[in-house]
Amino acid sequence: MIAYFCSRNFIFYMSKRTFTMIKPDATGKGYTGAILDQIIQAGFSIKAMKWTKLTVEQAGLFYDIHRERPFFGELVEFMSSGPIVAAILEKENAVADFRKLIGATNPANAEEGTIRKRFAASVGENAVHGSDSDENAVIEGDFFFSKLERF
Ligand code: FUP
Repeated sequence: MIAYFCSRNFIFYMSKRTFTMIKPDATGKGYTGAILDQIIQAGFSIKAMKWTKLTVEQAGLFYDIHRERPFFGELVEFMSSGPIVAAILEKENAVADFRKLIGATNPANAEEGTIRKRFAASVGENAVHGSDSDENAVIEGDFFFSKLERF
């Protein structure tokens, strides 16, 4: 996030960053390289990245907003079932452009050529995560990365 405009009492911020995870279905099927390639070809640059594996508890904290939803148990079990790639990405209009690049949550409804259309199997195992707002992009990036790990 960069300081955009400064006046006597206010600082306005304009975010050019979003956060993504390549999920365990996609890492397990060997799609990591192809997905990263599509992200980079679409004009995003990588500001932080790590290959890691979440515990059930960590996955639950990340998806805390969905705790009361019926799919929560399956979601945290799946997200802790194998390695993930977490990354902070930069581009103008990053959050909206990345959501467009990955496509609809359910790959059956995703547009041709989107990452979920190409690589996802189902609404539960949908290959990638993308932040849904500038605010959540910051929260989610902070969940995985310290200041020393982003450039
Ligand atoms: P998205 O923002 O596209 O990742 O989708 P949501 O925030 O609505 O959902 C977060 C994750 O919950 C999805 F990636 C997959 C999972 N989910 C299900 O498993 N079943 C559902 O019906 C909806 C979401």
